[in-house]
Amino acid sequence: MQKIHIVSNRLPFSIKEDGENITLEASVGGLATGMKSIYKDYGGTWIGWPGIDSDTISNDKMEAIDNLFIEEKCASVHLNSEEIHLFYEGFSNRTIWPLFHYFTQFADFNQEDWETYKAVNQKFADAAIETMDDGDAVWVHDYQLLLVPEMIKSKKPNVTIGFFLHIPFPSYEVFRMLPWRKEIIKGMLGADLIGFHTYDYERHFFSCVRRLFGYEISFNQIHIEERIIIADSFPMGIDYEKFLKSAQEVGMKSITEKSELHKELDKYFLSSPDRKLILSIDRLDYTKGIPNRLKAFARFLEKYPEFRQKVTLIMLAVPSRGQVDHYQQLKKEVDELVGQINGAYGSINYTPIWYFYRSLPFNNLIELYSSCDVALITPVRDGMNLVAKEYVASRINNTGALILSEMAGVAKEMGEALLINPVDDEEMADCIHQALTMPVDEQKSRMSFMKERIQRYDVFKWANEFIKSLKKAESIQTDFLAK
Ligand code: ADQ
Repeated sequence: MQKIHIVSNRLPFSIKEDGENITLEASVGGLATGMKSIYKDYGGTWIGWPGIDSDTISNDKMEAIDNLFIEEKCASVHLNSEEIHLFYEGFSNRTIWPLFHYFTQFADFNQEDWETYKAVNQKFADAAIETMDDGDAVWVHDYQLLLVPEMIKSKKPNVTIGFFLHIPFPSYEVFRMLPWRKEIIKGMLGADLIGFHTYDYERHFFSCVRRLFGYEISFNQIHIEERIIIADSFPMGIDYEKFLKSAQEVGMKSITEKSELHKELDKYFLSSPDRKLILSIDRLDYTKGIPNRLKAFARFLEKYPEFRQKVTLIMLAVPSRGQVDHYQQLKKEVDELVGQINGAYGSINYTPIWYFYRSLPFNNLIELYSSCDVALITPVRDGMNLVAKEYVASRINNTGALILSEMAGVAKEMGEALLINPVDDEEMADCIHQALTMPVDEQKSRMSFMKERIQRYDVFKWANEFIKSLKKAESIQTDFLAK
């Protein structure tokens, strides 16, 4: 294997404009962190969309931006507003996203979206093909690019292709609803290695391959004429050390060094010694179970009145996919629920829910992770959920309790969390009570097991394990052809 390239929908930088001056700002997200070491160490290129609509920008400016990306070893795939609308907001986020998260009633099946999805996947594949030499490898990411592996393989059979899906892979009964189900599986099967967060997703994928194509599968290998394809699970981790160190630094700050948010959190605890904070963080997405979580919190306040005035839920929701109607409706529902609960249980000196509809700087996230007694993470479906891991990594003294939905991929690694069914308000309300009254010894014992696990399998280990398996897939294929 010579160079390793990355293909993902977004490039790992955002563009900052200050008058005429344009600069790139590195993303701090999990994928960017894990992949940076891979594509730079292996001398590859990262191929993706720079995040701007090519219709709204002059050719000169676009060229200047492309050049900045080239300096960072990135190649831009340009998308115009129609492509963004039909490929990204359309097929990716109105079809695949809801269907793969079992929101079948939200899934649109639109021929024009599909045609554009194919055309845009071809653009990404062509950009990769142009960059790659025989003997190179490429790692393609996520549900926006399901057809890219096959598109590359058909033109460049002598490159090794890895594909990783960051969201769930649904059961056959759901997947079969997709009119283009065979094309999607065929697209993925262009890869030599296909990775999922959990074994369950892998199992669903095998079942779809078997039932739609009848291919022979032994252990985790799919046999197709002259090729062997491997599928496996690789639960994605976080940059554990970064979270731990940042939490330690936050803990050592003097009053004057503290952020405004941190000072407010301190004030809250000082106002009464038995006050507690519960934290909820996600993108505002219907898969994250936010309305159910709010209803369960209301039920908790109703059922355990002794906690009124003493417990506050801090709810951060990052704006997301605002162009898609289901997201606009969700925003309205959440706004109303927060208003109702604060109206019903609040008083002059008590607000049950502090709601922030925005993204927060990394330091503020760490302050919240380290200050909150309980993390309430209750998605209805979630491929993995990195917030749960970030909370655990930031608990420097191992106190705190994690309430976690059994529907999140991360639950498979977090047996010591309080696992709940995210639509069961009553169970969630009781679990909030259990978490808030959990003895410190029990908190520490649960937390230390989870911590150890996420420290061992961090994002770097995850990326390296995938590359190790990709190399193995390459040699299995070579041996197979030599037979
Ligand atoms: P997401 O659905 O975006 O990712 P998640 O894994 O929880 O979900 O990652 C969210 C990230 O955003 C976290 O790193 C978190 O710190 C950050 N974040 C959340 N709220 C924030 C705020 N208000 N301000 C700043 N940052 C905030 C998809 C899948 C997941 C899968 C990941 C990785 O849906 O299931 O875990 O990819 O594969």
